[in-house]
Amino acid sequence: MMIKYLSVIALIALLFSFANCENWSVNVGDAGKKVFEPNNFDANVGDTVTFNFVDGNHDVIQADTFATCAKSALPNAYSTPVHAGNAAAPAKEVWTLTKTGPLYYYCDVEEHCAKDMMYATINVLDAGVAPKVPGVKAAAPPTTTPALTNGTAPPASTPPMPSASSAVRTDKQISVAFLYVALLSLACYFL
Ligand SMILES: [Cu+2]
Repeated sequence: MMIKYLSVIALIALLFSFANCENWSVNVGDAGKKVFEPNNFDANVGDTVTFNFVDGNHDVIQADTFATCAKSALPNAYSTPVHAGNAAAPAKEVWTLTKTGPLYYYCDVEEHCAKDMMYATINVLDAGVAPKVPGVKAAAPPTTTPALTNGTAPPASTPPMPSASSAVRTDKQISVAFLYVALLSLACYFL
């Protein structure tokens, strides 16, 4: 019983640390212009940024400082492949903002960074701090549904004669799923 409560607490902690409450949209390229639009906005930790490759051949590479055309030294520095722009059906890349502070990025295709000043900033604020310079809001990117197994693997196949105990377990899993959705809404409301 104790382990079950601990699982729920762990789930809540996970939710509050990873609840994606906002997804911001940045267009990469614009009708022949080598730009990120918008190129400077505030977001909150836990938010996501979706890059839409709408025009030209570009990529997104994290830098350590503003207007620097060199990849960040961080081991987990963000980078995308080069995408060919397509306004009707743009390739999309998602950056999850896991740390507070300014993030810098640029395009390293040809000399877009050095010659065309194709670089930009995202100011990542603490959760709950209202952005002063909001970006462009977009629909949330597709997320994977976490497995609700309480740490144990689900049975490989459904038993032919479900017993009363398995029915109870299913009810509990459904309750946990409802709890999860409710908490996600709450976390997004308050953060
Ligand atoms: Cu570029």
